[in-house]
Amino acid sequence: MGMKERIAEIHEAMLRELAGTDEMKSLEALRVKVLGKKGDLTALLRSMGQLSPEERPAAGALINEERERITALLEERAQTLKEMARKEALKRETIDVTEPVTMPAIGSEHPVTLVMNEMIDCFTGMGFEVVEGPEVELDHYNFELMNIPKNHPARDAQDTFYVDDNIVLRTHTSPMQARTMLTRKPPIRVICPGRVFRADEVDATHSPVFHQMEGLVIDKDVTMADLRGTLNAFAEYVYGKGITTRFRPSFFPFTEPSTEVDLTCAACHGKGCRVCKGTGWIEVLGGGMVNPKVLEMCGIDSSVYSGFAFGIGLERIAMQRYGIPDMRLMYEGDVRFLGQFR
Ligand code: 2NL
Repeated sequence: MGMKERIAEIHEAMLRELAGTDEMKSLEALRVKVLGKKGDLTALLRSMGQLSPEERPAAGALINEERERITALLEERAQTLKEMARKEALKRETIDVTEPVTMPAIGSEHPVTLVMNEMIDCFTGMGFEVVEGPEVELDHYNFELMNIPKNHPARDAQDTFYVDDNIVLRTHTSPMQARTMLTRKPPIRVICPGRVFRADEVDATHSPVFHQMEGLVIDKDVTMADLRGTLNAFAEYVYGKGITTRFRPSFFPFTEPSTEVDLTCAACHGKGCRVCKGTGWIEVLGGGMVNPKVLEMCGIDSSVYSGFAFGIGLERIAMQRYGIPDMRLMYEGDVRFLGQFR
């Protein structure tokens, strides 16, 4: 067989196999089969030794031309395969943005959390700091330092959950404020939000577990007027312009004097309505000047410093705010109830 015929034969075989290559791997295999060290065309080049010296230049030129043609064909096929792979990838990775999706159910914040966060915003805006602490407390912090002596009715096992003789579930967040006074120097401006426990029977307005936020300010020359100004600012922040406070005398062992604090009824703006039973006021919190005995027990010189404190029940605020008729709804975790407070 002549050189031309042999080249033509290799070329034809190469074209047939080229059409069958469907990926870069088989294309590379074909290149090796034809142009590689042991390839068909390379073998032909090697066989030139058998030709006479006069025939060699022409034969060599033919083989080199064929090598260039084949290289060009392989290159062209490689481009085609790359393009095919790209199109396939695009097809595979295309996202149908019109496809309907089911949205995951997203939770909502609990009404007590909403009220708590709003109050935290209000008081931190006035320079208060949030401090939190243990729910299981020593009797000493929960009662003794709050001037609630051993025989006081509030200590009764009927009102307090005792873990043992010296340990209770805190009945207010005051122990955290006592801890703060014991470990810091005035000026002190803190709020203590958190869970508290009282051995109450469950009904529409009582729960053995509820939430409270207490505030405490200790500095030189702090007066009842500072408590009033702070709570007036709180009333307007949380309930809106025109809402103010009314102080009525009260008694707590840890404050002297003590006060019950009413807020303008937000439903009628003080005119008198069913919500406030015609009085124009809603009872919301308690407070007073920190009892000097409490200051002294917590390591603060009551001849130099004075302070005010207050306590707010968060469930009650949430119930008023959102018109929740029964406290039990807030602990049942029914999503139909919870989903209403987005
Ligand atoms: C209420 C009344 C109150 C306090 C809490 C307090 C804390 C310290 C010292 C003195 Cl460390 N007092 N807290 C004072 C007065 C009232 O809570 O009706 N809470 C729901």
